[in-house]
Amino acid sequence: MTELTERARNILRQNDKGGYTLPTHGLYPYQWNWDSAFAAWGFSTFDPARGWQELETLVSGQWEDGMIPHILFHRPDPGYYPGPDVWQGRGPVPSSGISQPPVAASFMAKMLAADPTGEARARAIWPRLRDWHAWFMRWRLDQGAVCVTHPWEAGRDNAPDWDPAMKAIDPSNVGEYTRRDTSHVDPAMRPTKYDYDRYIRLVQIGVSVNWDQEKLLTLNPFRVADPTMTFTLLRAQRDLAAMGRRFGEDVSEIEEWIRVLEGGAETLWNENTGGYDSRDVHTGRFNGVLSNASALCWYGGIDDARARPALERMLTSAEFGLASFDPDAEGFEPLRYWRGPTWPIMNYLVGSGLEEQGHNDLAQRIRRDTARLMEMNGFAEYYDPHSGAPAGGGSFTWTAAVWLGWAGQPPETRQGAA
Ligand code: 2M8
Repeated sequence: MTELTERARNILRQNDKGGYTLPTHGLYPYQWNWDSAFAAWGFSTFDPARGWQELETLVSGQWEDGMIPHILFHRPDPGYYPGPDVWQGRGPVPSSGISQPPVAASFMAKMLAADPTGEARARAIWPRLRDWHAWFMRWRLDQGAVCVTHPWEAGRDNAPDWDPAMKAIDPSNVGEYTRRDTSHVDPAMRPTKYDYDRYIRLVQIGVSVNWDQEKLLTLNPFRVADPTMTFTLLRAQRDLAAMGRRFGEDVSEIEEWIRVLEGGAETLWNENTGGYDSRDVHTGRFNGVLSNASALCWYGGIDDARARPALERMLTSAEFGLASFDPDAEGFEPLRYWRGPTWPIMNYLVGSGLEEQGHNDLAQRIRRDTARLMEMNGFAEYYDPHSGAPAGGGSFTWTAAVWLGWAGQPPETRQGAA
């Protein structure tokens, strides 16, 4: 085992709170939804039982309506804002009131393939994930594409995609609050106060109707159809259907969902940018943004030659992997969170999708760049795509998981390789 692999395993162990894993100590002291799915996969490479437990803890927070929240607040921690008292979630575990990219089913499929002895546990989790996917299909679709109702739902918190919809939010009643994130990380690497006022206002709007999705359809000023959600859900439905067939479940409804989402994905194609784009549902306008999410089509199972030139250009414009925002665009900021830095987790989603669809040249380029970042600068939350400098939180769970499951595993050394 390499020294880096040992370090990556230790990060997972150190961030393990007993049944769930923190993204990193200090900055994010709870269980986050898609971070947790990455953590499960990371653990599964050396401790499969602990991997299954992570997914079980995640689905234990499911609401009656099927939603699996974006944060589960298992134990109160004053180091994070907004906490459970602000969100007032209504599930079995104190939680936020929104969801996050549904990658759990896809990681579960990988875990099951590597550890068939986990089948009984996977069978028990499967219906929970199906109900969660049904919740997205019921409450989050616009012309078949999946929408976010809060920037935090897409996981790409301050991406330029949201700028026009954020402008439409009136934060004048938000009141006083104290951020905690900027006491852990340089404020220049975090969203601004302008952003936070609107994030918190959207939470207050959700709380005002007890997170009633029917009411929020008209009340929420923020509704953006997005490639992150659309492609991750499309992929997750395919994996859910494949597992369901194996378990003898009726998957006809899931097959129908896949057709709907494939149609929805096409509505996100923006001819002007030559990429998949997000679309403001309230105005009907594209946001004109090329991001790392624009290249998730391959991960979603859509091998789209139209999307390749923009991806190649973005890769050429950065030294290390895929930047979160087009490095040649106005407003690109190499160190500010989702407005420029390169993120190993997105590099993995895009890179593994390309690999599966036979685009090995691009896939291996992204994988090698991602590995280089970790070899040079350890397991940071994100990195400057030009210099490779580490940024945001350190000792980061999902970055370590990407090393264990992909970046540190060239194809020729992976399990089953000839
Ligand atoms: C970031 O988001 C949280 C809010 O959910 C935050 O900034 O407080 C995002 O990068 C998100 O994608 C991620 O899941 C979370 C924990 O790593 O941090």
